[in-house]
Amino acid sequence: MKILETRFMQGFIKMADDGYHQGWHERNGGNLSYRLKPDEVELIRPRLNAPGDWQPIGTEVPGLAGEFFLVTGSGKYFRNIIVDPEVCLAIIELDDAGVNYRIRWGLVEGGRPTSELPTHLMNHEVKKKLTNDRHRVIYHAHTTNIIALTFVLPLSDKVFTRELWETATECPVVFPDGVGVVGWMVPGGREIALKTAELMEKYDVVIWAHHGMFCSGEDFDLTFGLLHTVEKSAEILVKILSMNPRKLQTITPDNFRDLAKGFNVTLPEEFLYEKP
Ligand code: 2HA
Ligand code: ZN
Repeated sequence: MKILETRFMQGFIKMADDGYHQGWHERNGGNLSYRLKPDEVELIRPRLNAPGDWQPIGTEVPGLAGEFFLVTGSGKYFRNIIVDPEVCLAIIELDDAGVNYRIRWGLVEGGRPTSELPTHLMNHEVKKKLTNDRHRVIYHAHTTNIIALTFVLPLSDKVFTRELWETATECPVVFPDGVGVVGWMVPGGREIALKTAELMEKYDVVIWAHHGMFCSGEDFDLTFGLLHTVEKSAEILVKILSMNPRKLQTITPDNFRDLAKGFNVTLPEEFLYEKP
């Protein structure tokens, strides 16, 4: 079967485009991954490319050895996925140890899987085990209202869960386990992946302070719906608070310096002064 015509590919592309139209994917923001079912791998196997070289994942996920994932590409824009999925997406295969991946389809103009691959795969590993193989989708989006709230609410699972639950009756029904919160960290590596995966043992929703949100779910509808519901409740809360101007926490000058190191950019010290 043509890879672009499979149900999982079409569901993935629709979800990405829906997220773009919600305003959660400015520039190359956000990323999405789907763990293929064994019959889906067999369906497309004749059309996979000859394997490229093994590349390090940047962490170990032995629980996902040999599995295939459809993932967004690093630096690719969600708004272009529907226009040219073969440029923006990749199908990757993991090795028997779960430490390397290789590209089997997509990224036809070159590139690499999402910069958040360690977090995606570590979340998949946790959820595969805890849900008896049911969860297959991990979604990261730059959700405006959740990000705004991370400046004015204490960064605690208890406070975020309770305040979001209170905004709409459906909330405790849709995310009864609550939400986890990670304080500001440099994105894109193993450290933030470890922290996020640890919280995914308890929650299906993890908020990254001053950055966005990760959700895990069984399929595209449930995962998109979960993230959409949490972001909608955050929008209501922002309107209710309208808006407490005193920040309780923010991205600090030292955080910016760490980020500059991690991402190889120069941030002039003149902007990194201590505020009163
Ligand atoms: O640029 O969202 O977290 C993709 C991201 C990194
Ligand atoms: Zn992000």
